[in-house]
Amino acid sequence: MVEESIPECTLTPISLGDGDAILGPGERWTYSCSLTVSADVANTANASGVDLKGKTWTDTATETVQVVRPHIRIRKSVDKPYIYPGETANFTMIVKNIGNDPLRNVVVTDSMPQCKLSAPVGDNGDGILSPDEEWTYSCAVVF
Ligand SMILES: [Ca+2]
Ligand SMILES: [Ca+2]
Repeated sequence: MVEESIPECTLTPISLGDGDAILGPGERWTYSCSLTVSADVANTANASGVDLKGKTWTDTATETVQVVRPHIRIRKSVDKPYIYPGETANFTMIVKNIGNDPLRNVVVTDSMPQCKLSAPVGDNGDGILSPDEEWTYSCAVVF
């Protein structure tokens, strides 16, 4: 017998070995189920069978599915919104992972070629913008 922990997940037999309804040594039966999920889910399958002496044998296996909601946010600010010619304005860019999935290969660019962005400050050293982590970039531009 094969059972599922999620009632909506109806098992469909894909292959039942040689079809004699006995799970012989080395034989493999395959089932599948499909489920639409909107939140993380842990799904456990149970299998049981009775041997020739009448003893029941069981095993379980669990697989999890994480629903990811990736999202990145950038905010930009300047220390001086009004300057005279020749003065320097310092720009700050803060990038934050406001999703629930780690983001890799984060790239920040600026529309002003004179804005040479600093290396980010705020990473914990893994090079990954983790959920809730924020990295701060800055550049100084003389106008
Ligand atoms: Ca069989
Ligand atoms: Ca990190």
